[in-house]
Amino acid sequence: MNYYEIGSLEDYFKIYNKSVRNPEEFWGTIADENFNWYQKWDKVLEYDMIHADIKWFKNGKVNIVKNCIDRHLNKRGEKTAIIFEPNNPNEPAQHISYLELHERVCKMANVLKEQGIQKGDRVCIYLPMIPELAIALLACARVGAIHSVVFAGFSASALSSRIQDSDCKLVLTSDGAYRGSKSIDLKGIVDDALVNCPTIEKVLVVKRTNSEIQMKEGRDFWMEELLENAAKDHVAEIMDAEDPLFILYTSGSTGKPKGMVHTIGGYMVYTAYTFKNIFNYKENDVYWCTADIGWITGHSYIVYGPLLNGATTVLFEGVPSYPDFGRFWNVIDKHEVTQFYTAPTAIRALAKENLSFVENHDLSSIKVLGSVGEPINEEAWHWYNNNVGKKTAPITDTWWQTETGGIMIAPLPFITPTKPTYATLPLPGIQPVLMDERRNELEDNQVVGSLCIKFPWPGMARTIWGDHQRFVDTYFSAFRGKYFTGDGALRDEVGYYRITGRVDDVVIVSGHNLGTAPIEDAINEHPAVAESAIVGFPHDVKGNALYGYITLKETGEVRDRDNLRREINEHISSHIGPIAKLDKIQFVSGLPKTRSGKIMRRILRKIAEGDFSNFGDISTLLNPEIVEEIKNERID
Ligand code: 6R9
Repeated sequence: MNYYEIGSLEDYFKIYNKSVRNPEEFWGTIADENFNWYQKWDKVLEYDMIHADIKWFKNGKVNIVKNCIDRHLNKRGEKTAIIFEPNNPNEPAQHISYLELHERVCKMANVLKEQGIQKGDRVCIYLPMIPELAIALLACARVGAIHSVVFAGFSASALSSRIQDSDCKLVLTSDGAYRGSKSIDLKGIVDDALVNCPTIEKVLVVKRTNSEIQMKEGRDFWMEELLENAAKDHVAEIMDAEDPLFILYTSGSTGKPKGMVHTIGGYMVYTAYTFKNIFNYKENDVYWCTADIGWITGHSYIVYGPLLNGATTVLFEGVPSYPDFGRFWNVIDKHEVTQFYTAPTAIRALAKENLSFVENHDLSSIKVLGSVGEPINEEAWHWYNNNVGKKTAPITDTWWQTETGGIMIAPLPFITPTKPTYATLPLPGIQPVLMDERRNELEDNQVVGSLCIKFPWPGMARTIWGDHQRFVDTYFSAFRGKYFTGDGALRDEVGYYRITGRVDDVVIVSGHNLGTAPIEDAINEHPAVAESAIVGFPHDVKGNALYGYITLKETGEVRDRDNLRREINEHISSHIGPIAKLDKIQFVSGLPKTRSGKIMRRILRKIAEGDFSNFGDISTLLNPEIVEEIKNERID
């Protein structure tokens, strides 16, 4: 049986069972048959889930970039690897072939070497969504340096603390960045950040906006000039399967960000395998993921997963609203995109706008739609299905995390019957379990609990940079010997999983455990509502009660607020039950969101509780100004 290409639901169940009965045989076969190794492993898996000591493909020797690029050159040299779609729609798109990508990566790898970068060194990448960003990741991996990408929307202090945490030696950045109608002074932010970063020796600057910037003598160099003199050939470094590939910071709910460490062999096998199956990828497809490479979604499903499969991947510099709200649909039409992967927050934002933005474009190339980042509410799911997928393209709702490296639970298009708001079934090799408060595994269906994974998978993070104990404490201690995701989930009668939100988003109202996602889902179905966020606050009688923050659609119609509140509660009553009715409803002009589009419920919870003391770091929010408004209009 070909494990690499799941062909039917029957296949899926067979392969899944195999992967659980004999994980080593399963992953060993996939790794062996689909990748180039300099040397095979001694053992497929060695693990200790108590101390979080996990090794996949021990002593295997490999270079992930050889697998992403070089091995495709014979068959796919002229094929487009990356389509670059610039922020400005009037700037021509670029088609970068596998051959050209090879040359550009080799050149940048040689530049890194000349600038003193060696195997194991950390390189910070702070670049906008331009081809050099993808090339920079690959150049690092080619020379065996560990990349640490920091999303280019983060502030100088966020950048500085991430550089310090992993003692980076070099920064790759650009003069500036375009974002919709704005341009951002990236180099200035880097200069500010570096005031406190003694380990940085060099800054290599890519030209993008041609803006005036300061270049510090001896430290800062123009990438273009260095590339001109760089050789086109580069012999890739031979790496161990368990050598780190990258560090990517993910915010903890408290404390400093965690530098999640992913290693080469397992991450390679897992991202390639999941990409192939979850997006039903076929040779001539044009795949587009709208995430930023600054997030795990971009690492795994713009760069590594697609390139490992020899795919064509779109890299989009812009934003969904520029020059107008039709931009996504315009890009799909223009490049005849076959797989489109985006986030619920983007879908909800675009669903608020006039339908003509979608209808003016030909979306008939679309075969598969994907969603990631948050629970997708039912209304957004239907809007996506009806208007973008035209009811024929299956939606794959992909649940996963920075820590998991790749997608864990998701329907396989054309194979797994979808169910709105359900991520459905685990990928082969993934063994999810639901745990109750007494730390017992819930074995039946139709249960709700804390989502854990009880067996290692190749894509899992191996540690937190510089703090293995924090890794053990955060992920392997709450449920000893199991990986705890921090998310709650329910399993329905057929074994489908629905993510109900972070476990800390569960509110206990009069003794009932209420996940916030299903309540928000019900509210969002009200025709006047655009988005909502529910949190709990202490209540004398019920223990906790529910506070709702709601944004309304811009219909131009003025509605009586109290009436609307009543209607929303009636809606919740009939969809979930009177127990889930909201005690307080505040209409807001926006919800505080992280840069990757997740609603920051932590802040909303504090406001609901009337505690304005310590919001933590809000500078990394997309819209920090909204916090003040929400605070001022809080309902007492
Ligand atoms: C890939 C990514 C991880 C958290 C995760 C969960 C939420 C992601 C989801 C989803 C419901 C989905 N999440 N995908 N919740 N359905 N399809 O987003 O990684 O930024 O680390 O966030 O996002 O709460 O635990 P990351």
